[in-house]
Amino acid sequence: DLTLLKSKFRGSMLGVLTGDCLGHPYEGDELLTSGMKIILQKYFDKLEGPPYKAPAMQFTDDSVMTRSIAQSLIEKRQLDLLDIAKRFVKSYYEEPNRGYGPAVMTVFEKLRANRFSDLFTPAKEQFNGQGSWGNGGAMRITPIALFSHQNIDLLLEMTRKETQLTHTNKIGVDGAILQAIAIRQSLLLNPDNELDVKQFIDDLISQMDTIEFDEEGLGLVEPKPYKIQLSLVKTLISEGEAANAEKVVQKLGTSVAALYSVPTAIYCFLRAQNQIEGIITDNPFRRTIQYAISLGGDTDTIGGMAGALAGAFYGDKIINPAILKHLEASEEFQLLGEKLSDVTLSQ
Ligand code: 8NA
Ligand code: MG
Ligand code: MG
Ligand code: MG
Repeated sequence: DLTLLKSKFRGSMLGVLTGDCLGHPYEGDELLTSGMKIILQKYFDKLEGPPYKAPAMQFTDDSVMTRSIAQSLIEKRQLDLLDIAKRFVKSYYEEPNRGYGPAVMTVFEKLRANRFSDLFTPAKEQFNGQGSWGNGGAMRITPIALFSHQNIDLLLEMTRKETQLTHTNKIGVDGAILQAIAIRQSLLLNPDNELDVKQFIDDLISQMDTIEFDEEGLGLVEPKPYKIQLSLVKTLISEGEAANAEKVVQKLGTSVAALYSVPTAIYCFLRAQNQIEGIITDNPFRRTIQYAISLGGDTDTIGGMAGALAGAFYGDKIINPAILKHLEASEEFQLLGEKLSDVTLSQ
């Protein structure tokens, strides 16, 4: 169903933007108190209510970098790392105050200094050669997941290469891969059928089992950190409403580390398939993002990643247009999703 698929492309792009814009004011906060959760509920109600005049909610680095990748794929019709790197750097220098991660700016400075003659060394040099394990790779991966959804090997290869422009630590790369696979799964499911949450997690676990392999081939029994986090997601889901926010945050985390934010975003999307106490809405897209923000921490990024999953599953028809009107660049993101679907489907 092409109409549905196109709607899912737009929905996923808008999901990133919505989570980013709405989550950004709460970024870095602790788990929201019950008072704060009521204010959040009223705030979402107001956004959905009769139109009112307010300055548009601003997006941050998450959306800027997502936009750069989408624009590049639309224009080049393939992964062009030089073009993406140039777009990252150009957008950063045009608007350096979009809330970038504190260390990633060094990568942009070095890329500019070497005039893009060496695309990968700057990222490799981060953190004394360890590379970044931040969630910056995962937060921007949506356009790549959409573009390559028909071919899982291509998806893995594109995700790995693109992420390594800024994040070379295996945890950072695998976090982007997990988010990309989860977006693909959401995209391929029919939203008219009830989502089989357990199956969704099991499919992710079996993929990560191969991805988190023993790279050196030493035959060591390696810990597979994402697999472990995903099994926690599964346990928490099976606990239903008994898994309160404190427990979710304690088990899954809400930090800028990919390992403690990508599984959290997946959990938010899956948990929001059902009603959640204190979140009063019949709209599961809104519920996903509102719940993600209520957990505190890296709210814009977890909200954006969870939003990308919800948008890829339901399509953009689920998103209340009144909310979109309050977001900076929502028309642009809708159009990027549209154009990206055209390019992808004409391949
Ligand atoms: P990054 O590469 O700068 O990583 C983010 C942070 O993670 C770093 O600044 C370090 O503190 C830490 N980190 C990552 N790798 C290592 C390592 N190997 N050793 C020690 N510390 C490490 O940038 P990014 O693009 O991954 O970051 C994305 C996040 O930054 C998103 O949340 C985005 O919205 C933005 N941001 C987040 C906050 C926040 O407080 N949550 C604030 C501003 C900006
Ligand atoms: Mg941000
Ligand atoms: Mg439907
Ligand atoms: Mg963030």
